[in-house]
Amino acid sequence: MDLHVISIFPGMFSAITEHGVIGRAMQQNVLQLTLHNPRDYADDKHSKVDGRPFGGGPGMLMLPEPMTKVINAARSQAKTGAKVVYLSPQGKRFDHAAAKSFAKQESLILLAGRYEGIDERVLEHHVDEEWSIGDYVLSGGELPAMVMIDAIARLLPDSLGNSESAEQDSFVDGILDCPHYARPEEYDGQSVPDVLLSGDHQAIAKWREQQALGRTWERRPELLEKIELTDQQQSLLDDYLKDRNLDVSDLNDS
Ligand code: 9WO
Repeated sequence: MDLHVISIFPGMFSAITEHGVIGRAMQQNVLQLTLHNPRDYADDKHSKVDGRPFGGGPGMLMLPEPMTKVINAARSQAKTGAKVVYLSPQGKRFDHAAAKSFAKQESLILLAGRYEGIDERVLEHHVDEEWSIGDYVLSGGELPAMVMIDAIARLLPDSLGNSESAEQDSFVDGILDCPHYARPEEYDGQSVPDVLLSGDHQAIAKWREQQALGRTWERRPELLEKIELTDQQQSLLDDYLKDRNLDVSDLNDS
């Protein structure tokens, strides 16, 4: 995947390029990341990229001219058809389904804003989509861009660890993860569930799927409304709830 990021703080991205899944994906050429700094496109002698908003108010905006130039430069270097994606709290909510969809793209341009945002005319004419990672205001779009890149990179074919963790998402898709245990067998007086020590791989897979479904029902019931459970999954969930004396009347938002 050919990723381009526009940011006045390109150094921030070493946090993801030098570690873990993304660092490896880049070494393996599964992922190519190019950084573009709007400051390099400000022809002003002070490389000014910000200006005061019309109508007054606190803070500064990113100026249209360097932003348009840097977006055009990124578009010209990216593969044909690459979308320009702006990260902002006004965007559509980014989730696992969105990550999967982005992972299918050949090329992508992420635009990380700073200050109080970007001149609206740039967004109207040069940005294709606006995405949000959650309902909070940060000091810039860099961390959201890195969050999206991380979520996308681990889904790329041949990304290390992908075959094991991301691929087996067949039943995990849209529901929460099951609990996990490692050595020692007893820790702080608490033991590991017997089934995990049984060596019965079918029973283990069933238990994990049941735990995942049960925890989703208890913690994020709205996720279950978005997916269609198989008859077997529904019966696993029914048994989980029966074992805990839970039912629909116990669903609340506390
Ligand atoms: C700053 C501000 C100050 C006073 C009143 C309102 C205000 N809004 C903003 C603001 O939205 N600043 C943004 C900072 C401008 C674009 C980049 N910034 C950003 C992106 N903050 N949070 C995000 C973001 C992106 C994606 N998902 C979640 C948050």
